[in-house]
Amino acid sequence: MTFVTLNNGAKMPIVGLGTWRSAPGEVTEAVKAAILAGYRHIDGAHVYDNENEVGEGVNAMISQGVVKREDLFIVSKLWCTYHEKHLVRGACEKTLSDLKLDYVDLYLMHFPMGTKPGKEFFPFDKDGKVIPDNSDFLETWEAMEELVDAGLVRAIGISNFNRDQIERILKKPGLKYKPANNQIECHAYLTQEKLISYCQSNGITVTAYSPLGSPTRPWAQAGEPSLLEDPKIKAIADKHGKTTAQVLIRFHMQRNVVVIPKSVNPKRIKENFEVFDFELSKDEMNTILSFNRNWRAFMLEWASNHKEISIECRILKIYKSSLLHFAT
Ligand code: NAP
Ligand code: SBI
Repeated sequence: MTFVTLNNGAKMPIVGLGTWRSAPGEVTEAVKAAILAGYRHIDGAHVYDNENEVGEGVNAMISQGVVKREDLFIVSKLWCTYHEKHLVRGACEKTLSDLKLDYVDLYLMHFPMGTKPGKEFFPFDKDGKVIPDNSDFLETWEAMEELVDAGLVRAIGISNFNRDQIERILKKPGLKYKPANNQIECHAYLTQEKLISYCQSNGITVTAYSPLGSPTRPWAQAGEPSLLEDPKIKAIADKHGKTTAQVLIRFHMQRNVVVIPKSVNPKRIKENFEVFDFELSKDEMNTILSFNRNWRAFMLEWASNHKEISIECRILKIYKSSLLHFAT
């Protein structure tokens, strides 16, 4: 097993199990299968609405003596509707109670934006625009720092933060804990070289989400690129006697980037962990890097009116329209 060392000294296993859209009726068994296959890192979030069932799987493995709590690395995320300072601790306590754990190893701010508190995870106004809250993520960060001091979380980090947003945190007067990790979309079509280099040179580890291109994302459209079916990646995989998914996962490991493929299928869960017994050559790594096309599975259009997201969306729109222009 390989680890990435966080700025609190903790060791984060480089491969973890993703759990977004893992159905509550399937995720307990998936977590158990993963731990039995050797995974020690599980990536979850309150908004995935399955932390109770993730916790069932984790606790079954601990109580059966398969693994000790201290050998697991459990990640969760603060959802956008809990960004106001007074809501942060309760949100974390709810996650801990669902997981039936007394701490998580890493707690991430899921997005740099806060949205209207309440029961709806995605609060929209009548025009379909997300309703912001009154928070700024620097205040949310302060409340997350308090979770470390209270022993509820061992490390804190961020997700979906761009360079400017990270800089704002790093320059915050009175900053107590630097982010330990930034979890971002990253794969062979979105290689994120600049952002990864910026994070790693500032002591912030990176986790790659959607490493397989999130093929079953609900908004997928015909004609969009498919990493798992890319013949050039398949050719590299064939050379190593590995699958395309295994090459897509290994690609991150060799950049010291943590990777969290999701699966609820026991065979694929095992396959995605059989990535420690081969090495991509420098040329192969460079070839995969050359596949970058700044393509995102997650366009964040649902939040495109929020002040922390709008610039990104505008850039993506310009990029997309320039591609259309180019194609005609
Ligand atoms: P992904 O891991 O790129 O792809 C998951 C999909 O690929 C599932 O449909 C899965 O189906 C299938 N799959 C898994 N292994 C496979 C294999 N070996 N061969 C063929 N198909 C395979 O997508 P993701 O779920 O979007 O991303 C991974 C994790 O990152 C999430 O689950 C979540 O934990 C995290 N994430 C975080 C954010 C964020 O905002 N921070 C956003 C997105 C994702 P089966 O389950 O049927 O195997
Ligand atoms: C959800 F629970 C529901 C929708 C949704 O869309 C954006 C991507 C995301 C997210 O915010 N984090 C994920 O892993 N998936 C998500 C989650």
